[in-house]
Amino acid sequence: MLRRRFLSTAALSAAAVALAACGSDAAPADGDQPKVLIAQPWVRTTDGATDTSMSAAFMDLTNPGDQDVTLVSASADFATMVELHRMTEVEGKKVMEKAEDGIVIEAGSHRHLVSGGYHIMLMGLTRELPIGDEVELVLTFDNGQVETITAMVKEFTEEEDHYHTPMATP
Ligand SMILES: [Cu+2]
Repeated sequence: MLRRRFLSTAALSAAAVALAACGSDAAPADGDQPKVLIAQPWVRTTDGATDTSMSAAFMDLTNPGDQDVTLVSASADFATMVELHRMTEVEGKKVMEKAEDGIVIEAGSHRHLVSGGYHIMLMGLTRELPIGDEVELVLTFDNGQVETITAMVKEFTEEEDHYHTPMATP
């Protein structure tokens, strides 16, 4: 017990250094590799949106392990289609496209899903998402980790056009 504890403490110290920039807490190791940590998940409200059939989810993903992990898919019971997206530039304008290879969280690093970057696209919404509501999302990673998380529905003001119409040029 003592020996195992000593080893985990050393592993966590290394992870803590890598994670210091984000201020996240490292989770205890579970098996060979620690799980991906999911922080501050939120979903854009449909309140006031011109297209209430779409939304997007944002969060911080931290990988305390020493192997890269990829977010391969996501699902939600209030959206008929959920895709992983990234932003790219087409003719000088930022548009979003499907992240075909998923979203990689590099070993000992973190990935922010943010406006203007990688995000989880929620399409074919089956209900409205009022501000202050809480919704569940299921995230599947290539390390076998499947996480059901609760995300707060919040107001979204930046770059709204990108999240209304895929590949649209505002
Ligand atoms: Cu998108």
